[in-house]
Amino acid sequence: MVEVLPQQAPLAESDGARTNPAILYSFRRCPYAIRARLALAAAAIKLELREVSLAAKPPELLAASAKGTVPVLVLADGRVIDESQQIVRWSLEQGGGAWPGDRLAAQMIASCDGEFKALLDHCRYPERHANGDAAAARQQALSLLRQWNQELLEVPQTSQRPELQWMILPFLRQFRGLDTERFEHESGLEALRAWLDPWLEGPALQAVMASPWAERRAWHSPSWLYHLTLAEDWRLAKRQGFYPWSTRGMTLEQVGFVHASWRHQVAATYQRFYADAADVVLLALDPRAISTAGVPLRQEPAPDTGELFPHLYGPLPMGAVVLADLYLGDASGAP
Ligand SMILES: N[C@@H](CCC(=O)N[C@@H](CS)C(=O)NCC(=O)O)C(=O)O
Repeated sequence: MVEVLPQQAPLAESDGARTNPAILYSFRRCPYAIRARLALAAAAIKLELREVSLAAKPPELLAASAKGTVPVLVLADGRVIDESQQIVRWSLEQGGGAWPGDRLAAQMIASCDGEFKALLDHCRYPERHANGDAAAARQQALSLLRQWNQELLEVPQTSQRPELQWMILPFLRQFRGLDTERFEHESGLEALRAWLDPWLEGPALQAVMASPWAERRAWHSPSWLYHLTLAEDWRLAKRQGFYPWSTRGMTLEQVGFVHASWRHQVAATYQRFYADAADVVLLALDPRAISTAGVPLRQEPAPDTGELFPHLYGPLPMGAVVLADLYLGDASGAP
């Protein structure tokens, strides 16, 4: 019997086994990540995409960049680029493009990442601002956008530059999305809308909002533990705040421990025990949170094959569940 300490939680599938040259930690809707994906896609960089749930960041992301923001690009040689602007610059270097060096572009980018992003966040999360007047923030954002609009009218070729589109338009898209109807009717934004609208429908954005550049499900880290459960059992457990099961149809009380799997064991476990069930949910569990909850975790051999599986000697701590998704076999993101 092997006690699994959280700091020893094995990386069940070694990262060294990967075949892709680089890894991008990304979040589908994040404008910084969209910006990075646009640049990387334009330079035809091959990479492994790891969609991240911002509420459950995988330990591999935090090991690469402790600040815990996305996008993060981990290159094959181990170098980490964890600022979207740097990822764009790096992609441009790979693809032979040039960083927009002129004053107007530099000003627009600085204004986007600084003042505009702050106002955008104020509009999106007014409750986070003590004296949060979202309407005033919206007006300030609009007056900034009217300045950009004016600059586009004065130097129309600015809008043709892909690097500037990557840098600016994901943020404009997010602002528009707050109230599309109103945005479409605001005065003084005509040139900006003429810049944004075709891009929104265009192939570059469509490509990076779909697989393989973006996924709708989070990547499943091999350093988490996994537990399959029936959707109806999980629904009830959430309502009760308590999960009584060990495995399908057997309680913790009957078995003495909760069955779990490492990531590479999930598919076989599903095939053996759950393949005929209608809706099956895959829970990802953080081993550190299991330990913090005081539940011992042990690796023990399956009686028939001797294969080692992790077992929880106590009720599955609800707070250790970092992801809960319908299990879709080998569909994107699921192990
Ligand atoms: N300066 C960073 C900002 C990235 C950033 O803030 N991304 C957001 C998502 S849109 C994030 O990761 N936030 C962390 C969190 O919500 O926990 C960059 O340009 O890459």
